[in-house]
Amino acid sequence: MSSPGMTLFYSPSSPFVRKVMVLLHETGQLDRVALQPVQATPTTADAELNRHNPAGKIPALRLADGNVLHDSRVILDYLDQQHVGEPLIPLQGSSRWRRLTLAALADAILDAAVLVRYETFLRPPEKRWEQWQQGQQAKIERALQQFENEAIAELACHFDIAAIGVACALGYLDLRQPQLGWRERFPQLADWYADVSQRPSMQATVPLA
Ligand code: 99T
Repeated sequence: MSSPGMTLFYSPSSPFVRKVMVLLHETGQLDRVALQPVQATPTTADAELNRHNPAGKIPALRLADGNVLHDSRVILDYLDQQHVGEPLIPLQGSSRWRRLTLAALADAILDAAVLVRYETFLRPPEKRWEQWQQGQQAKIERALQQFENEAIAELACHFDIAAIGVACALGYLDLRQPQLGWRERFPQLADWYADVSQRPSMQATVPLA
């Protein structure tokens, strides 16, 4: 077996990293990537990560030639073009735009949930802004509602870029907002998630706090 040629700046709690890891599992590319653990928050800088990604965010992927890719959307697109199986991002046509739009909505859940995490975990209590936090939670709620009402059949038909994004978003909500109770309000999403959570790629990447 060849040694890994790429390095992924990584944290086991990051849902954005998890999307990359799930795709690596699903496409049989795990042994091509070495993992470099990083602690990155807006208040704790990692100098090496910042050199590679000025935004100071993970995931970032250093390629064998030294070039660095970020963010998760670019990395997923790149890795999906490095295997010979069926693409997880449709190459063209209306399905490409639809699946990428669903994936972007899953990322919007993550963006809001990570902001809430920083607001409630990093920001000093006296500086927290309740209304702002509620606005982020409302984004999450609306996105989950749309997946429940309009996209369940699409998610169920293929474990691709859209389904990976939604599955990682739900996993992150369970990690950081276990009190949210989304399963009662979105039962179809709950059934779908129970099913896809059994996939080896999901089992192998369960987030750690
Ligand atoms: O914001 C920072 O300074 C550090 N944050 C991150 O690196 C987070 C880790 S999730 N990553 C992103 O926000 C990446 C978003 C980007 N659009 C992408 O890659 O798609 C950590 C969450 C947690 O530990 O709870």
